[in-house]
Amino acid sequence: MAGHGTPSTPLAPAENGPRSIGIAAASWHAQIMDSLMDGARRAARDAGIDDIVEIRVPGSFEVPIAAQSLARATDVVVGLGVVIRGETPHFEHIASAATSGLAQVALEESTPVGNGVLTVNTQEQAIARAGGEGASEDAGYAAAEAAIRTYRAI
Ligand code: DLZ
Repeated sequence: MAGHGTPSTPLAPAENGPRSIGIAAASWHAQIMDSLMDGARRAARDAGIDDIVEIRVPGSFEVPIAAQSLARATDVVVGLGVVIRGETPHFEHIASAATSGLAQVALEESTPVGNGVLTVNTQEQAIARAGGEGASEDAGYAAAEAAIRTYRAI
């Protein structure tokens, strides 16, 4: 399954593609995170990237600092996390810190950074977007694919 809303041409190795990818991943909602990480690794493999560096941090709030560290060592980066509104008292703060932090890292480090931090209302919505069995979207794949395609484009 390709990522939701991604270009129709399947991801494949390319001469001008990145050689390495960093995956910055939160630890909350472990099972859903496993699906997101599987998707990001699958996108890397489809693009012919063997060099995959992973950093695991406690929560989505910490994903941008891990992404920054990876951006200094790898060609592209993807940030992964799951923030569920109903279960997270400071949902808006964590979600916006993760999203704007990843955008900031991309611009400051001149490195494509895919945003695979899911910000959803319920656990069911997160599962549906995380790319596992029966999911309608493959957000980890899509975020990694976006970073890879951006690297090729710029
Ligand atoms: C504290 C917290 C809460 C309540 N919920 C989530 C969540 O749903 N997803 C997530 O990735 N992280 C959560 N966190 C942890 C914060 O991201 C962060 O790790 C802590 O606030 C410590 O800085």
